[in-house]
Amino acid sequence: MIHSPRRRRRVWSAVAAVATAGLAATTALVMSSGTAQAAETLGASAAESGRYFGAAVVPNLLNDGTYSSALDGDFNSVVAENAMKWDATEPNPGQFNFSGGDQIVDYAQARGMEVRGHTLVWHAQQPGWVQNLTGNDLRQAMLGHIDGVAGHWAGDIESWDVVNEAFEWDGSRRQSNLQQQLGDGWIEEAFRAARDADPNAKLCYNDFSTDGLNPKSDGIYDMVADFKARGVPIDCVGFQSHLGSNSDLSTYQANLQRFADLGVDVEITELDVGGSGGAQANVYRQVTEACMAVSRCTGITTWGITDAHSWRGDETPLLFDGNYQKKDAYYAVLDALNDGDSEPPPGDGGHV
Ligand code: G2I
Repeated sequence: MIHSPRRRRRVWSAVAAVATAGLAATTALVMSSGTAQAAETLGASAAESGRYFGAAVVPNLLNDGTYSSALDGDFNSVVAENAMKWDATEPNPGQFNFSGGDQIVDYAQARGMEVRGHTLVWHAQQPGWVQNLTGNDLRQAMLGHIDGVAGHWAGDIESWDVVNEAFEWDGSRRQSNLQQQLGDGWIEEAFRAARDADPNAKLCYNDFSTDGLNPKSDGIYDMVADFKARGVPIDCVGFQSHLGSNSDLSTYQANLQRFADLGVDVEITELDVGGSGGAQANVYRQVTEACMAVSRCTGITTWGITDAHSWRGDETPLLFDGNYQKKDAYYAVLDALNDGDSEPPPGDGGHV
């Protein structure tokens, strides 16, 4: 029997909801009057096709006006870069700390943004006490963690990365403590526990280097097909998409599509592209076009907002530079979201 902490369902702020509805109505009016006017922010452009455009965020920076202006200006979805991970949320057994995640959820709800959940079970960023557990103790810790965290934010999360990075490049299971101690069944146990804890969230498997048809994405594909065939609850697959300017994306869209054809949504969950200028913008454009071409691709999240705070900052991989200036890559994404219809910004000669 898993201990279930008190569930605290959040209530949307009526004021925020009304404000958002008003804004949406105004936007709709503007959009429908006159000739096809491309939306001018990433979030609004994505929303025109029912998609979101999100960013990974850090709680402390939400108080930084420059950071929050950039976030509010262009994004309609957020994910915690670190604040909802196991080490942050359950530093000691059964003792939860939701403060950073709550800050993000409150911020998002006040602005009508969606929240992605990242991540319930991962081999990395486990607190020390988990790393030393074996056998059934580890199983109970995993199930208790999912129950506690997904239960706390039940109703607040659009989609959870239930399990993160459990496969190797060759399509085999990563030999993590979870795999070694719990055997192959641990992933489906995690998904079933997540469904119990938050029946409203979409449940995703999330991984990197799955940017085309390759042995790793094959392995994940086989798992998802098996889960769907056996009724294991899974609703979506996250493609992290940590890329470089010369990444080969020739089978990127076909890969998204084959997962969608299994009956799950697909999401671009941690997009960033090392490089600069037109080469970087071109990769961003290809990813965005691929998502737009797959009807079950529900949205794109970039892994941060500005190069100033990126985990790979020296590769300048994001859409805003270190001074929060929009890069060529930004305009390439905006253009792709608008199906090629966005106006170049005044005075910008170089955008692709
Ligand atoms: O590694 C890039 C991403 C790959 N996919 C899963 C993501 O969860 C992962 O995010 C990164 C964060 O961007 C980093 O910010 O995950 C790292 C941890 O594996 C994060 O780095 C950690 C540092 O290693 C810690 O020293 C630091 O205490 O961030 C922590 C919080 O700032």
